[in-house]
Amino acid sequence: MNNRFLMIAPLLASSTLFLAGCSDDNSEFETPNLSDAPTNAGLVSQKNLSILSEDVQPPIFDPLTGTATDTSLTITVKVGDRNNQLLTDAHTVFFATEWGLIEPSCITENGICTVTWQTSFGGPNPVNNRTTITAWTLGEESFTDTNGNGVFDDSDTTFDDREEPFIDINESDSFDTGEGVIDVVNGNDPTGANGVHDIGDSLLNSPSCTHSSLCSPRTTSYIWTDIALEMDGPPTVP
Ligand SMILES: [Ca+2]
Ligand SMILES: [Ca+2]
Ligand SMILES: [Ca+2]
Ligand SMILES: [Ca+2]
Repeated sequence: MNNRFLMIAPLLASSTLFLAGCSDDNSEFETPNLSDAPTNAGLVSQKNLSILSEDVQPPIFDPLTGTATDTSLTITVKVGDRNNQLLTDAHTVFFATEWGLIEPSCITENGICTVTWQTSFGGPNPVNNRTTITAWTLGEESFTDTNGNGVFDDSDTTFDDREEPFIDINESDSFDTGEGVIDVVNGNDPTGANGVHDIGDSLLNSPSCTHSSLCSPRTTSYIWTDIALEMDGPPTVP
């Protein structure tokens, strides 16, 4: 699919240039019309949901003095489709944090949106001065298109079966008892409200699936990513 798209795109660009060159009316060379900006609407692919923090080692807790500094950070998410193209339509991305406070959601514009995370010292300090932030949105699971035909078919074998999102407090990349459950609709939790963490449904959740046995009837899935903040600042240089 990627290859096919790349071949089509230059043809379209060439046609546009040819038509513009033949026109007697030069009005199209005047002020660019912003409504002509490229748009791309679609599903967020797991492989192109990313989260960034303006600082992953904020100096909030000082281990030497035992003091803490009130801090706010901008957390940014980016969304793209499975063809590695930015999604310009609106997608709501949700957030949860192990420690501190975070705005619950943002809506992407031109593939990006941001929320503010900030410290909150009312409760106990976080374990190891670290906090995990999880972001999730409705999208599709990723797959490896071995034969390049744009769909997951019987020739393909590998896809990223996503479990329900969770707050990975110990950063083990797996759900452990006591970690934060994030209930969403999925193949094993049709209401998204069963109160427990659900594993993946072992099927590919994507509209681009033609496999004879591995396509989920649910063509979308909540996809997610996370980031850990190290809140005692960068390591001190010896
Ligand atoms: Ca394929
Ligand atoms: Ca799945
Ligand atoms: Ca874990
Ligand atoms: Ca659940």
